[in-house]
Amino acid sequence: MKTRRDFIKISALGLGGVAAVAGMSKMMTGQKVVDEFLKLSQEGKSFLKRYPTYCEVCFWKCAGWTYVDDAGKIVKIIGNDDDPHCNGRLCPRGTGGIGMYYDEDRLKKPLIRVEGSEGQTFKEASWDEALDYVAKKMKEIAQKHGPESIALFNHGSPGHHFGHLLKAFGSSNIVAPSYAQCRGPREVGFEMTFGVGVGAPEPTDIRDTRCLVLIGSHIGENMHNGQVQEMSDAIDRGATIITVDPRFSTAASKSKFWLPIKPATDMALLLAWMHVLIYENLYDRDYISKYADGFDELKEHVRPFTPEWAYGITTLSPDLIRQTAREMAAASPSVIIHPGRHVTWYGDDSQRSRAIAILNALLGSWGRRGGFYFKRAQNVPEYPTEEYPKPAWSWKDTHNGKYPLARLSVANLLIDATIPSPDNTHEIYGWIVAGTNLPLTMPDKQKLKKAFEALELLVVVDTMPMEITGYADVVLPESTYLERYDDLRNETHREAFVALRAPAVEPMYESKPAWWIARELGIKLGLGRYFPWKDYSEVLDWQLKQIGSSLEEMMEIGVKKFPNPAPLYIEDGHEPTFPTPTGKIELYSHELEHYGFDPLPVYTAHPEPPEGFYRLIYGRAPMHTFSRTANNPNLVDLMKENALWVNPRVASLWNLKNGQYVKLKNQDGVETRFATKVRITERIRWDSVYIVHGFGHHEKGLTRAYGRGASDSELITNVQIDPLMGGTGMRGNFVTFVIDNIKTEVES
Ligand SMILES: Nc1nc2c(c(=O)[nH]1)N[C@H]1C(S)=C(S)[C@@H](COP(=O)(O)OP(=O)(O)OC[C@H]3O[C@@H](n4cnc5c(=O)[nH]c(N)nc54)[C@H](O)[C@@H]3O)O[C@H]1N2
Ligand SMILES: Nc1nc2c(c(=O)[nH]1)N[C@H]1C(S)=C(S)[C@@H](COP(=O)(O)OP(=O)(O)OC[C@H]3O[C@@H](n4cnc5c(=O)[nH]c(N)nc54)[C@H](O)[C@@H]3O)O[C@H]1N2
Ligand code: SF4
Ligand SMILES: [Mo]
Repeated sequence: MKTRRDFIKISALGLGGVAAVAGMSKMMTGQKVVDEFLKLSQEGKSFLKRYPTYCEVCFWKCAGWTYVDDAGKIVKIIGNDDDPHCNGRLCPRGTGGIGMYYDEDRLKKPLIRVEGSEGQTFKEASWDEALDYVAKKMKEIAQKHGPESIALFNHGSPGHHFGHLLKAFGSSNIVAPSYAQCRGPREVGFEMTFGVGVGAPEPTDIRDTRCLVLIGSHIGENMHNGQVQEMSDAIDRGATIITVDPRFSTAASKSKFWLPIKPATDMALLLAWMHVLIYENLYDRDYISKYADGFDELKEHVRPFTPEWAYGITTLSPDLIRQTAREMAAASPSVIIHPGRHVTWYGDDSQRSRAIAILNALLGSWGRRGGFYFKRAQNVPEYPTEEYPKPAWSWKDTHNGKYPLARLSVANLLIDATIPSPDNTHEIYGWIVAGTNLPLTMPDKQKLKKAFEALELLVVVDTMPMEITGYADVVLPESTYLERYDDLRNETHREAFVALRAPAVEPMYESKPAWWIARELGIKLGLGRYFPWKDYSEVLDWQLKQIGSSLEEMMEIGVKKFPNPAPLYIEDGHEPTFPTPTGKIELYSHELEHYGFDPLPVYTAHPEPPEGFYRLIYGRAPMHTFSRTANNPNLVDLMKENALWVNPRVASLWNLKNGQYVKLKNQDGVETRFATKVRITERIRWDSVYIVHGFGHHEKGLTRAYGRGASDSELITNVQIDPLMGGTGMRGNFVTFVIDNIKTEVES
């Protein structure tokens, strides 16, 4: 029989590598194997060495150890026991991170686009040649249009190194798709309510919660490690899980209540829950009267939003809505309405996130044990260099006064600023792209194509030949995270700590770490004074010494905790401050009102699929991260392509068979390039189909991923922009099936 623990595929350490190398009993846990090795090693009989790292397979950044044998071969990555992000256990992707290093499809040398006999092609170049080319072009563009007209698109660790370079060059147009394509709206929703955003990792106190409400958040498939572990423990402790999802997700299967909501109607449910909490007097009255502003207005506002009203919109029974609201109230304040992470769904996402924030306020969960804790962090000073020049304009100026609540730059708007248009007040002419695969990440491919065509320079720093590298003028191969130093990880958590990433092996091929590439390019641009060190280890050692550690110490321990007496919860004596205009939790938002937005969240009906079409929804698989792992040899073994979830009613209407390959066509007539396998299941509503994001690669350099599965990104041509912060709502697209003449074998 399956136990509840099974659902968490975060292994207590997979065994593969080390056990095989050692020829040891597979009965041992990974940790035991490693301990055994260490013992042998200390006795001089074995050969494994370990190096501290933190994982780059996703952005949870679990700290771990890379084990290398005496032939210099990486044999295993395991979690660091002292790391609160992972508690010594990596997820399947983290364990499989080794495949990023060994992938023979990796980028091996710098490449420059040239005109060949059959059109444009890449030629291999030396680092000197490639960086000279980039520096020359950057200078030319800066001379013509100003340094601000070069933008950096980044995600993950390389970003900080190139961000430093770009700021030294004179541009602050630095953008990551993790804002306007991911969590931006929830940051705005929470900031407008509590005065601060959620941030990452989320300070959700799942460890101690009595009730966790997941609205679309599919933890368990969304494999953010610490959260998954805490949720698993919470389930074992008997905490109630309530999952709102049109799909019977893994989380739903572990829940006391599954609310199979009609997609795009969550706002109605949230308003009805507020109604029940207020009109049944279930909210935290002391907390609200002490800390909140605007309760009377909220009470009046939600008066009409009864569960019966919401039933007509969400298809959820009024009883279920009441029952779940009462369950939350019974657990209050140890209850979490999870803010979610990828929340760019329908264009009114900041307001939906605000409704979630308001519900948390009504339940008194912000700043409470089992709700949201107050974060701790260790401040790490930046290595001192000359002050950056002040740019003449920044990403904010490209918005022309729109999206006033965007706190970080908005990738889609910098793309707009790259496409020639008389509406543009500020223009972008060059991009450096480091660690983001824009063609699979950004919705609206037409826009992206236009931007690619207009660019005077596109430099891509990546580890793999991805779709984005195909559009580059210059491709710069970065070493994988196992081969390089990077910045210290000093994220927030219940404790303050830092983690080190150090190289376990020399970089393969001619790849180089981002810090090296940025520094060399900086020197060629005449910005050497911003890089007054030879090796990044000097920067790290200096930083660590400022906080009472050293590189030497961190090489031994990997993760260091620092005492931080700040209380985690209100009940521990922390009097919270809310940096909002009223200094209180704003149930009624004066700031939103000031900008002309709804001060209280309002339900808006979103378009419905036309006849014969189904809403396209998407999510994660536990063994893959976006598009970045689809070629990873270890992870391909676990899942090689995505499948299309189809309800049996729909399957029978279309005469679809399980395992049959189909293509998808959207409301604008756009068809997926490749076919995907039908999976007929009751676990999805009949009005929607579901697919895992990150497949359907069309870059042939990805020999394992090319042509495998369908890409949701290709179908997202209708984008609903969030008027508050510019986020791209991506779930308003509808698809139908293309059944005839489907080729399943992709030509090589
Ligand atoms: N259709 C659709 N679009 C989405 C999403 C979705 O679910 N569906 N999700 C959205 C969300 S939540 C997010 S956060 C974004 C994520 O979007 P991205 O961050 O763009 O994610 P990936 O597609 O994994 O692209 C990562 C790129 O970084 C490269 N890379 C990996 N490691 C390294 C490294 O160490 N150094 C360098 N230089 N490069 C490296 C990979 O090879 C790959 O090209 O996408 C958003 N877009
Ligand atoms: N394994 C793995 N884990 C990851 C990642 C990864 O690539 N791989 N990426 C990480 C990142 S950057 C992010 S942002 C997170 C994203 O993960 P989450 O924030 O947890 O999830 P979302 O992508 O917003 O939503 C996916 C879920 O929403 C449901 N859904 C679709 N439409 C609706 C709707 O209208 N209402 C409701 N209530 N539900 C709906 C889908 O059925 C699906 O279960 O995952 C993180 N964790
Ligand atoms: S959750 Fe998994 S993939 Fe993400 S950082 Fe941790 S081990 Fe790596
Ligand atoms: Mo994300």
